Amino acid sequence: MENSPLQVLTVATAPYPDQRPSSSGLRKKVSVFQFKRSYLHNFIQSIFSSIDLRDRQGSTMVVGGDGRFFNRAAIEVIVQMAAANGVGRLIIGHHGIMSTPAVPCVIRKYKAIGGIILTASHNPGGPDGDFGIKFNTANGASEAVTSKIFQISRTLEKFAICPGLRVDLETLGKQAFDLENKFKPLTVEIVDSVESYANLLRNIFDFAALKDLLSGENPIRVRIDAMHGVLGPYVKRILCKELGCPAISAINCVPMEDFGGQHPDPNLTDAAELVDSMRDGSFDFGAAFDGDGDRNMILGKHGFFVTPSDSLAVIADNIFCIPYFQHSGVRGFARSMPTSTALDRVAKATKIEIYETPAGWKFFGNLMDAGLVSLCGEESFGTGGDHIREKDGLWAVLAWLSIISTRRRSVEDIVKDHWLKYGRNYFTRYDYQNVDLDAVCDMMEDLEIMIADKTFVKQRFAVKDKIFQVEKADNFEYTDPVDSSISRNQGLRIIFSDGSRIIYRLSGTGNDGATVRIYLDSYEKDLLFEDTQVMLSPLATIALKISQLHLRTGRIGPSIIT
Ligand code: VG1
Ligand code: CO
Repeated sequence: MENSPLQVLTVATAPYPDQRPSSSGLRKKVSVFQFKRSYLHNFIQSIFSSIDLRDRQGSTMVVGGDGRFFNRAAIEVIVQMAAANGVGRLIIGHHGIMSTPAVPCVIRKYKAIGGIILTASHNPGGPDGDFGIKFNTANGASEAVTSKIFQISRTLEKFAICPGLRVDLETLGKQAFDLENKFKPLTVEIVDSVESYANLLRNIFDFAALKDLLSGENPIRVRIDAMHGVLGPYVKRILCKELGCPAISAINCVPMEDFGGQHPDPNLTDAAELVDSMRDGSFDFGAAFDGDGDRNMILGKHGFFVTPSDSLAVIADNIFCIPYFQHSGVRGFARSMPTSTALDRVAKATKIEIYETPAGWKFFGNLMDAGLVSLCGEESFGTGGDHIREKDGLWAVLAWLSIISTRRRSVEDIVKDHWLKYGRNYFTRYDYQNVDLDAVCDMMEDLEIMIADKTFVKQRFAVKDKIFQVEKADNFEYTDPVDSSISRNQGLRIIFSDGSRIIYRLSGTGNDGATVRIYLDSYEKDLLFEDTQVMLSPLATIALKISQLHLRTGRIGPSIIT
């Protein structure tokens, strides 16, 4: 039986209306993918159908996920469908696991036309948690590809599958599958993505200098929390084995299907274990990652928190501490619209071009491909360079360690030096999770009408002794400078005359009801060392007052503040 050609079937299905990928792929409850008839199959078929048949036939594709519950089951189906859709070769991570940043690296290494990434990122996992699917071409994710997949999913009537195909994800190496008559055979290659990814980093950073910093004569002590996500093996191999960090440096480094029941989200609330372990000063540098390894949080001694917006600005200002940029130069910077404008100040001082994009990494891809941008970041704990087309958690850690190794200063000193040089952007984000969708849609509509009114500009708001005057207010719209495509409705912005900003957005990745995000950003030239929440409280008061958010949602405060 083993050697007889496998049968290919075409199965009738009915389309689902809700398979629109959002900020970062299609995310739903596990049960939706697991139990809704052909829900997974429909979306995977839409991905394959979005690729021109000539490009798909005999092509190489990459598959990997963050190891969460349903990862394996989904990969089995994807392999069966890839075979039936004419894919010639699949490169799959060992045990089906591959970090999000490793996928583009493997795509390039094997000259694949794209990759399917199975993750719901920082969303919780397990049978009651979330699952997600994302498709990257060799150039990363893009609006054009994403909307094509969605269009196809809306009218899908059938999918192709090779149900008898059984893949072994545990054994490294090649497996070949013969399909019936007119179909070409499929080769599956199970690879060690950690090694490919480590190779990529070796070409970006000075590993000898980092090794000296971490395990030389006077090493700094680091604490890295993989939060039971996909990065555990990468941390152990790269930071511990290769750069010499002691075993105590790596915590929660065994990937788990449910992330140990926690949110694998690197922020002060969800990574409390790391923050607590740093308080007494036993470690000089701390970092945490999300489930799929593309987000990062950076901490200094005693848990000194570096906001992602500051982290981005600091890396930009010290960019030549990273050998990759010494060789390739720096073409431009980019940040998502809600990210604080700290980066803009570095761009201005260094006369480097800066781009402002909507939230979501997919908007950076075109800029990087066109050679316009070398470093990008988002306030949502995402940082990365143009070495790949994803944000990259471990890259951000090695970027920081490179800066520390060059400047021989502590994290806190580096950040404070930065504020002294440029002034400080105080930044915070309020998330209201699981609120009523209709209520917040109404709120956004009313807000938009209010801020679009001509009289809104120049309006003044007074809170205690602070007065804010509106300078500009709009619904953020982005025109891609490379392909001129327009993305509308990307968040409501109110910008005041002193540069302070209030931004309202609905999340595209949350899965329980709706999530409203309010971003507050203000700039101070002299008051550099104050408490963020105290400094931003006048702006918060205005943001809540004009939106009536609490009244409309019945909440008395945010679910989470970052
Ligand atoms: C959030 C963040 C956004 C990020 C996206 C994916 O989206 O705000 O900046 O790119 O998550 O990150 P939203 O629409 O929920 O605000 V990840 O680590 O989930 O790939
Ligand atoms: Co992620």
